[in-house]
Amino acid sequence: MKNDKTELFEKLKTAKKILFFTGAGISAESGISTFRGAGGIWNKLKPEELANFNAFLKNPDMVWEWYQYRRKIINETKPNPGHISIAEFQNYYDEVVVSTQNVDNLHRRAGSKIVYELHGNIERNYCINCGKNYNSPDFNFTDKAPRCECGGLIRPDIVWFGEYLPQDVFSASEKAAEECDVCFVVGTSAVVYPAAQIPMLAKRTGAYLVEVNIEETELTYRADLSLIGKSGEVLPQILEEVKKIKTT
Ligand code: BJW
Ligand code: ZN
Repeated sequence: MKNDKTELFEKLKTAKKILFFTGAGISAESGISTFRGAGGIWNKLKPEELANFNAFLKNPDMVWEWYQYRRKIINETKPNPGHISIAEFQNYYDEVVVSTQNVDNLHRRAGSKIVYELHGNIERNYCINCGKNYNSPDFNFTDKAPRCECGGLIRPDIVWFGEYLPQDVFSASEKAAEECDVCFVVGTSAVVYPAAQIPMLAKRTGAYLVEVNIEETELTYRADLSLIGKSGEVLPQILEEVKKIKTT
């Protein structure tokens, strides 16, 4: 049975290393829209016009304005019970790693210590010419694409389509996948590669794979357990059980 939690709690009793692989759905309850599915931003806006380097070169101001808009939303949000529960897992296990596709910083703000950002971070920016970093909030950005002192355009440090993921972050996530005992896959459609390889690697190398999502995804049939529900509700319930397991 894909929704019987008995085996999960057995695994969580003896597990030492836990991996959380997360996507946009975990931040949905903080008020940040997902990309795909109901209410997803790409139902209205085209990713090919906003999320690749050629689009940026063609229309830097439009792409920059889009990220400025997202930054403002993210700055006004806060971590939700899903992020907070994940951070609390650190009190009960030897190692808790978060490998996230999100760029919103909410895992760190919730207190998670090991966070691998596979698709970058919206607070970081760099010059496409000389590579100099320009990080908000130290740098006062306007709504027009800013220029570096060398004259180059400044872009957000986000992995767009067709770009390579940061190799060190991806390798560290692979290592965590290979080593973990339980892997939670939370709030992701699991359709974007190579990130979506991470939970499959965890499963292949012996981890117990648990999916938390409001609907079934590409990954559901591979998961050992599929918990259908909001991550801000499901994860606190699992954490409560962990507290009991670990104190008895
Ligand atoms: C809840 C919930 C709640 C809601 N509780 N759950 C075929 C054609 C063309 C390209 C490719 C292809 N096959 C593979 C590729 C490559 C491409 C790719 O994977 N494309 C596929 C989409 C087809 N990948 C790449 O290009 C990557 N790079 C690469 O491959 O490099 C090698 C290379 C180099 C040179 C040339 C060619 C190749 C890079 C991918 C970078 C992705 N970046 C983005 C956008 C960033 C820009 C921005 O932020 O503006 O990152 S894409 C976007 O999707 C974003 C996300 O991180 C990523 C994943 O999305 P996620 O997190 O899964 O969100 P959603 O919205 O999809 O799902 C949300 C889920 O939450 C849903 O399931 C809901 O049900 C659930 N949910 N509320 C729990 N409360
Ligand atoms: Zn520069």
